[in-house]
Amino acid sequence: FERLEGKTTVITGASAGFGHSTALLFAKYGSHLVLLARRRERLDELKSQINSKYPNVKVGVYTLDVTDHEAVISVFQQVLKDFPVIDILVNNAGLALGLDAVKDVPESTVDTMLNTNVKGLLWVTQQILPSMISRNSGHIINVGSIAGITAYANGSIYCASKFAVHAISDSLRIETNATKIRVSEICPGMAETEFSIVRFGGDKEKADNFYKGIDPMTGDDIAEVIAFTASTRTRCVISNVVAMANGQCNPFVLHKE
Ligand code: NDP
Ligand code: 8X3
Repeated sequence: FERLEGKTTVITGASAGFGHSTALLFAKYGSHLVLLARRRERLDELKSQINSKYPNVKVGVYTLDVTDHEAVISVFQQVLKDFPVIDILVNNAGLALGLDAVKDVPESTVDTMLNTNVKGLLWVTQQILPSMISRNSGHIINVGSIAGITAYANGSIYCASKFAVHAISDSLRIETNATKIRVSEICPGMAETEFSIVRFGGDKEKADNFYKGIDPMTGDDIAEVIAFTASTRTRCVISNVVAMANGQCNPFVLHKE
């Protein structure tokens, strides 16, 4: 991962899970960091951890709800003043809410999932892409999901949001094909983060149960996949990666011990 040294990486959803692990791994390899999420205290804690371990790494933390379009615009005006050159954008902020059949899925969860996973990713991308285009370089890494490859019962809107991440990633790769900008999509399977706690409305027991009998990936596994994707030579683009727990073949084919 040595090619990360001296780069500047923006990570959304850096307060937990994949984003948090990715920040720590990128810092270890010398990438400066712009870290965003809603929970500011988590970001401050992460920043001080990185500052004490890797004093040469510059870290900026910004409170941001990616669903708030105006806030995204104004926060990134500040980010681009503080860090004028962004090399890598990891669009990671996202969530699933509940497991509801199409006939029942409530409007509030539909809005939150689509506003975060689809529109939020788009608003953030729009703030950084113009400077990448004018520099003719940069790497956008979108966190999709195996749920964006295979839909499952009671996951329609979350799956739809991740199918959308796939479509946006492909469209953007084609739109920027005449530039040196790289676009990658990471599709993780089962990984134990705060994802299931959020999905099950804070019910930790239900979340723990979801991973019973399987050895799920963790944020650290996906951080390595993202770091590898970002570290290839610029002539090489890892367009799509699927990383699953050993014992998982798709969202519903799972071997549980
Ligand atoms: P976590 O719940 O552990 O982390 C999610 C992160 O997203 C948090 O940092 C959270 O920060 C942030 N976030 C959520 N909503 C918003 C928002 N409106 N604005 C800004 N930040 C937000 O889950 P994961 O790390 O597992 O999830 C990261 C990504 O990976 C998501 O896109 C998820 O869909 C995807 N994914 C997860 C899988 C898994 O099994 N864990 C598998 C496949 C994909 P905060 O609450 O502080 O704002
Ligand atoms: C999270 C993976 O299969 O729980 O994106 O939807 S899954």
